[in-house]
Amino acid sequence: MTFTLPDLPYAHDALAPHMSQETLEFHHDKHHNAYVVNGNKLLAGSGLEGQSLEDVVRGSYGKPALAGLFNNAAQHWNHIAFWQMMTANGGGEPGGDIGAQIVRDFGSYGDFREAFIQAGVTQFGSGWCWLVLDNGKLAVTKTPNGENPLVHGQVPLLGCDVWEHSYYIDFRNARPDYLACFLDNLVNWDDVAQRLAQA
Ligand code: MN3
Repeated sequence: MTFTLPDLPYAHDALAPHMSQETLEFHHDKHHNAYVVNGNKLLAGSGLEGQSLEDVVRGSYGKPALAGLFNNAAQHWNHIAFWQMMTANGGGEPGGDIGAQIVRDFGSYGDFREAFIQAGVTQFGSGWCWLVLDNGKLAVTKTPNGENPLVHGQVPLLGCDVWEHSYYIDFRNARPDYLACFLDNLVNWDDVAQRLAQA
């Protein structure tokens, strides 16, 4: 197995004005592609060739000799998921099972929204904030750099990239505004619900 860059599940301009065509051209075509190219170089000879992407991520985590492979493979997984977790005309409070579980575990959608934004804002430097399923309960977490919930035994349901390359073109330094815009306009709750149903 080698890593390949998937096409975006929508046109580069489909998420505008909330996420611009220029952001997606840089973020998908250049940043995500670099993780694929570098990941393939580091996969060769690692002993993890032939494994699924998830198994490469879990198998390289915490191993100093495989740190470069982990960074690139995890970011490859994260970005594949991130593109799928967004849609035009998305965001807002979801219904269905996911909406009910958010109310059950956070008290209200507003409480979840505040916790998710807070996690993203307080991730110092590069990283991600997440909605995860952890032992049957929803939780908000944050991870540095390319690390993700897979290596903590959690099911990632929704993730937001808080590396500056994800928002600097559209929001400059205003990470809180980017996170609010993501939740209010871009979240593909159908994708989140599918991940929850398969968990
Ligand atoms: Mn990114």
